[in-house]
Amino acid sequence: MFRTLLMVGALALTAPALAQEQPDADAQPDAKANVTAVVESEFDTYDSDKSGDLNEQEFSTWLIALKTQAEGEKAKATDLQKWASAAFAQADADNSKAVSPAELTTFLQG
Ligand SMILES: [Ca+2]
Ligand SMILES: [Ca+2]
Repeated sequence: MFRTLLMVGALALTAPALAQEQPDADAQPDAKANVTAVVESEFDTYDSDKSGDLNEQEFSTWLIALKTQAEGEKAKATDLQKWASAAFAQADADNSKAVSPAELTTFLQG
């Protein structure tokens, strides 16, 4: 559930590029490439302490931004902090209490 939603959010971030250049039917590789591009371009912005990974607060800020972007007003009906906390636990594959760029990419790509 998270992943589908986040894919939509990640794609929304790159929507202007997609609008200019419509690829053919093979959307799946493009979508994965887009996630990688979004993680690469946005990671530093949300890694506010420049530690090279995202703590729960940094991760939550990013995810909530993506969800709000994808769902607009509807997202505000959700308990966003609780939702982001569950997503953080899911994304932090090695349980290090930090999400690396690789973990984030894997999580968003599903
Ligand atoms: Ca950090
Ligand atoms: Ca981790």
